[in-house]
Amino acid sequence: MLHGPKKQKPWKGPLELTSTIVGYIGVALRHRNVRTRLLCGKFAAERLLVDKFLRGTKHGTKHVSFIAGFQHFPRYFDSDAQVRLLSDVRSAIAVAPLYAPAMPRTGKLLSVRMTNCGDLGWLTDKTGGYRYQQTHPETGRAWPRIPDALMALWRDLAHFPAPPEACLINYYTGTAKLGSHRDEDEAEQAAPVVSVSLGDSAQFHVGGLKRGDAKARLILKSGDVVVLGGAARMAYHGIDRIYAGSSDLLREGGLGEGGRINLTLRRVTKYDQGPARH
Ligand SMILES: O=C(O)CCC(=O)C(=O)O
Repeated sequence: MLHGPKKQKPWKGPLELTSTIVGYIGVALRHRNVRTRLLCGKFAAERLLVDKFLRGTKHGTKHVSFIAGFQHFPRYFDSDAQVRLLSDVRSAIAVAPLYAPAMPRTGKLLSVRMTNCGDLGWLTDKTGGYRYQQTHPETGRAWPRIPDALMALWRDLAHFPAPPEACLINYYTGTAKLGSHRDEDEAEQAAPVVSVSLGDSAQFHVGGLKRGDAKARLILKSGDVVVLGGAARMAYHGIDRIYAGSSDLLREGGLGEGGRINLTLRRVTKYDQGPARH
């Protein structure tokens, strides 16, 4: 995984400022007479055009379509299934506690806390960098096994003949986010990445194969699943923000801070699918 430092700050330039002022004047005058209303309508239409233009440039949030191979399954897990899955995740965290991962070289801490389940776990720290390993970096113990519900999810959506080997557990609270990155530490890239959201909603973005490509954004809610397969397998993606307090699932499920959990299933080692058949 390559976590880039890039941050996107909303840009308020003169064009947007002017259109906002015009919009407010329009509202103030709206009820005066028909001519004014028509004029306001014109301003409103212009405002929409300006917004569209800005979205396509400075904000980088143009209404682009999602890259092929990206799939979103809203509420794949219903409320009961979410509660059961969260209980599995809590059991995993009890064995493999959340820890604060750090960027390679700089040692700067990521704002998310992490742990894993599966044969392999993804981690990053100052000296070792991004990698998979079989043991927890602090306890030295093997990771707990991937919960059955997630193995079933993989069988349902991954369409890949071998099971996932890693399930990264990301825990976001408050202002935590995940910079735009690609999942590229896996030898097996024919398998998709399948990920589940639990708890607070989050704004997710997915772009293209280059960091600067236009990004499409959507809100991920508790129980949602996304799949990055095909071309999207190597697409840049990340979490812009969490809507803190938008769900009580984690708080009620025993994680007092609330927040959001993301579970990412990946196949890491190359799976030999045998000679191609013609
Ligand atoms: O939290 C998410 O939904 C995305 C997680 C992610 O992109 C990752 O762990 O690589």
